[in-house]
Amino acid sequence: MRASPVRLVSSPVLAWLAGLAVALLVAACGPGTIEEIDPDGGQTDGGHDGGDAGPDGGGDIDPNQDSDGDGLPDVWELSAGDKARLDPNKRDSDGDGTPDGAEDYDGDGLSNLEELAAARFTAIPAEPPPHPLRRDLLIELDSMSGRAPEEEALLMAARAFAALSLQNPDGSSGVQLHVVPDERDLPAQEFDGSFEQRWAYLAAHGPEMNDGLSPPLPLRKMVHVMAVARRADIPDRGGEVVAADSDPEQAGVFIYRDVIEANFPACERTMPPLLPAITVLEMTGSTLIHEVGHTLQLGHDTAAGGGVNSYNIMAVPGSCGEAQMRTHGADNHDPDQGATEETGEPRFSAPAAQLMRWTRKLSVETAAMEDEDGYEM
Ligand SMILES: [Ca+2]
Ligand SMILES: [Ca+2]
Ligand SMILES: [Ca+2]
Ligand SMILES: [Ca+2]
Ligand SMILES: [Zn+2]
Repeated sequence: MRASPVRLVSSPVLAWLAGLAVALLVAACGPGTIEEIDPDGGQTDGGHDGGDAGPDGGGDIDPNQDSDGDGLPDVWELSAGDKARLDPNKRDSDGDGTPDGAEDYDGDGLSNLEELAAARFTAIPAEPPPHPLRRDLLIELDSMSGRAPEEEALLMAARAFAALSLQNPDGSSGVQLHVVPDERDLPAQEFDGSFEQRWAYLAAHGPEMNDGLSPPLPLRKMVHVMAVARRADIPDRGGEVVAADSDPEQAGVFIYRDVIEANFPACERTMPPLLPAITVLEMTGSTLIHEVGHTLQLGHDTAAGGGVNSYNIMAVPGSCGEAQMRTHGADNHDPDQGATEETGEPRFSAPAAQLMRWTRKLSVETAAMEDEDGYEM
């Protein structure tokens, strides 16, 4: 089905901290329609690759052996530990008519062939590779010179996704984030505020890694994040999601590092109760988590974002007190709400986890934000 995608327009900057403003706002959605996406991306080929049959009669295990010819090596199918779903001797292990390679058993939007291929990326954190029975989220990260997030900020984001209260088919919970750094030293430049400029920038640096192997890397399923300087027209915006008129390659996330560095550390409280400042690293990690939440179709402090709840990372802090709640979990001990004093880090609320749309990721595959329930993004 082809529908007209939504064009996002900027929402007003949220000012807080008595003029020390950092907006985490995204653009506002107009009334829109939604394009249905084939959850398997049309990838249904069981293309056998290589053709190197293993040695007959046992002996050494050939890591490329694919006994049923479904494109998934025997050892990879066996390592999932669930023969009802991945049997190395059946092309359609569960007998539902969809071949194993095209199945997305964990519902993360990656077919099994794409999960296999994604293991070829060098990601942070590096291990474990994507798993066919656990949700995975792939991000391509490009950075302007000096604006790359610290590895610890990426690990903070990974912990937030790992802590999601979502059950996986293998009994585990959470989502593994795989951040794949690509370009690291793009020349620093400021954006002028025009959508055309940012759309073109996203498209010019979109995923294009191609190692020529089979199955193809799932570049079209990745969320594109760019760590950049700032917008000259809105010099206090810390990050935003940009969606395109129609071209998914022009959609993605911008993290405005110069803005974050100019405004943080902040929010330290020296009177009891003492509260530590929110650091640049924490704000970078928080902004990344929040914006990637938008790419999974979450909204803000409404039902569309997982509840009106200042501990949820999708909240927009209106004060330092609320920023402490969102970033450090000040005064909260219930992990279903989001950040807690125990973890002291950004988290999604339990309702937010349930609202994430794994087959509607704003990425090079999907251009538009949803506006299904009439909420404002
Ligand atoms: Ca196989
Ligand atoms: Ca099947
Ligand atoms: Ca999957
Ligand atoms: Ca997976
Ligand atoms: Zn936002």
